[in-house]
Amino acid sequence: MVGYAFMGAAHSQGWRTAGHVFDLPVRPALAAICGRDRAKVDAAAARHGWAAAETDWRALIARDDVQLVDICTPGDSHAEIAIAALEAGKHVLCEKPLANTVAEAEAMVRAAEAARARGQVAIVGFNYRKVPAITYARQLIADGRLGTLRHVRASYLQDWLVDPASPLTWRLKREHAGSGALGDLGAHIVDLAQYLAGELLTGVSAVAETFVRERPLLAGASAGLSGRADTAELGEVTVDDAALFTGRLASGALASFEATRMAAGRKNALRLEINGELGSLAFDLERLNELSFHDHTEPAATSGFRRILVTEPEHPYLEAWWPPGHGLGYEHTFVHQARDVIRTIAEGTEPRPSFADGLQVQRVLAAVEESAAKNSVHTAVPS
Ligand code: SOE
Repeated sequence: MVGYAFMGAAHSQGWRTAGHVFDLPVRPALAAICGRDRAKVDAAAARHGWAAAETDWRALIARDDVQLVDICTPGDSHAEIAIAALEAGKHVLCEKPLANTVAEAEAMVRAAEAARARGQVAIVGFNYRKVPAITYARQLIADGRLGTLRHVRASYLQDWLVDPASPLTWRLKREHAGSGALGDLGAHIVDLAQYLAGELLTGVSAVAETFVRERPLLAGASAGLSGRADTAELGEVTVDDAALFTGRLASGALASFEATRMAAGRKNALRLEINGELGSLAFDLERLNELSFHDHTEPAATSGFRRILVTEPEHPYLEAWWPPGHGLGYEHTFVHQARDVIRTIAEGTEPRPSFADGLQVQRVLAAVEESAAKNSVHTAVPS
């Protein structure tokens, strides 16, 4: 694994746990973790259960005991590390968004295709696909329970940037993060909307805003989302704080999206509602064991949204977990992701979500930025 901050910790839990919960054809071994700071990477290795620690990702990739490289770094290093790892014969899991630009993502897809011909897999970490309620919602939609889709309504709201004194971390600099709420949160809801609907966006109209244009600089290393600034000096925020956009799916269904880190009181509120001719589904990540389902074919007098507790053994991933009603949390998405990556490698199935899926989301993000720059002019998403 490259990187040991928030995502590194979350992915480590996934790798550590997957082979102990699920019957896997092979059990992952946590061979080595990499970060630039020797003391910190040693501490991360000890805390998260990695057998060794490296300070140079090239040395990590060169190791014979490494077969899969998991990239949990900021977006500006994804392309270089992923391409080098694939060329070195390793499988790759890469955090979202796949890259900071469409050109980088295209290069990653080329490397992934060449590697695929050699039997390697390259997967992008859209972990929310692995929430059992989301996977189950996709099954219901694919089974036709909503009929023809009319609307997809998706929002992802957080509030850790409401305070103008929150420091200028790497997530607020375009050269490191690519974009702001758009790439960080919008990437998830674009992926989920398309994954659930089973079809792609054809174009978008967008607005975006940076409400707080300068923030205190961090002298020391970033301390995660809620770190405190340690200087009075200000630096420029070069990404969006919020992005709103509408779009059309290939079938003609309409979609709306809102991504912001400035929604006071909303901590990790990823919400989806999908309306079809025959019914509707609604999901809220802050209540992730639940799915709301309205079956419009039932008599109007007794129909209405009902809460499905997605904790039954016949629900996705749940056969290996706790008895019904004993719910799962955020971290389990990374366990499920690890399970699926291992199975894909061992069973030779198609990698999903693939680097090509990550590139397509990148193209949507680029179209959103282009449209927002032209004050909402409709912008096609190239296929
Ligand atoms: C921060 O906004 C963040 O950690 C995102 O980067 C993740 O992708 C999301 O899952 C939770 O919030």
